[in-house]
Amino acid sequence: MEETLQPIYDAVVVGNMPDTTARVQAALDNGVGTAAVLHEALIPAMSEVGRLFEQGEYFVPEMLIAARAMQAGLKILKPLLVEENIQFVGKIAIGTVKGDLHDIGKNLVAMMLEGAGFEIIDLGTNVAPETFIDSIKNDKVDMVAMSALLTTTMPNMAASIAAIKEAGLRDKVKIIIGGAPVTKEYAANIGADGYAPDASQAATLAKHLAL
Ligand code: B1M
Repeated sequence: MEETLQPIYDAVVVGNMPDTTARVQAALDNGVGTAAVLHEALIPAMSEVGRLFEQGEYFVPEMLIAARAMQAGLKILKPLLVEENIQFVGKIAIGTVKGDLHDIGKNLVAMMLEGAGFEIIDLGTNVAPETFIDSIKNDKVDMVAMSALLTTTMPNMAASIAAIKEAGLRDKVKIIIGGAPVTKEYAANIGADGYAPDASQAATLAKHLAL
């Protein structure tokens, strides 16, 4: 790895936000390209964080601080990426479904998806089926990611998918779902394209579906 990129990678993996910001700026000042910082340091670092989480070496707090460090780096890169028209892996609308106000897991999933190179449209919490539909139409997203933490709001995932189908938009997007009470079987039953049990696996799943 390029010598100015390794410290960025290391800073994200340990969740050091000020260091990540400083190192990203230093790399850019040294003439390292925006795409290299993104694809050779920030994204691989978040993949490593995901691996550590899956192996039980990292827990949610470590993943959150790493994701925040990555986001700080991404904040510096974003205007440059737009200027240089560097392609994101895809665009994902994410939201916690109608009736549900839990957003910590959803935010973590959004950060990991962003870390995996996706552009994220965060629709927030209590997202009505029509809001997902509007985002598919207006934001031209490739994927919809739904979160639910309550057994009572899980049926709103099914309702949202049914509404997307009814609007004739089902073949325009992949749909992934997750959240503590959600299962793989439930995802299959309601016609989602995939389910992930945690934020890290959500990023792996989205990358797989985007290919
Ligand atoms: Co609520 N709450 N809560 N709550 N709350 C739970 C979920 C509950 C299990 C607590 C309990 O009773 N033991 C219970 C649900 C029971 C059930 O339905 N079976 C519950 C309840 C009942 C309620 C209220 C109804 C309480 C009341 O008012 N009587 C109420 C409902 C409000 C509403 O939404 N309409 C309520 C309110 C709240 C607070 C507002 C106080 C707060 C939310 C704050 C916020 O989110 N900003 C809250 C909290 C914090 C919790 C607990 C304690 C923690 C949830 C959390 O953030 N976990 C929770 C108990 C628990 O889970 N132990 C509980 C950490 C987070 C990182 O994990 O969200 O699971 P999680 O996300 C994971 C995975 O699930 C997955 O990845 C994430 C990271 O790895 N994942 C996805 C999530 N979304 C995904 C999407 C994907 C893929 C993976 O693909 C798209």
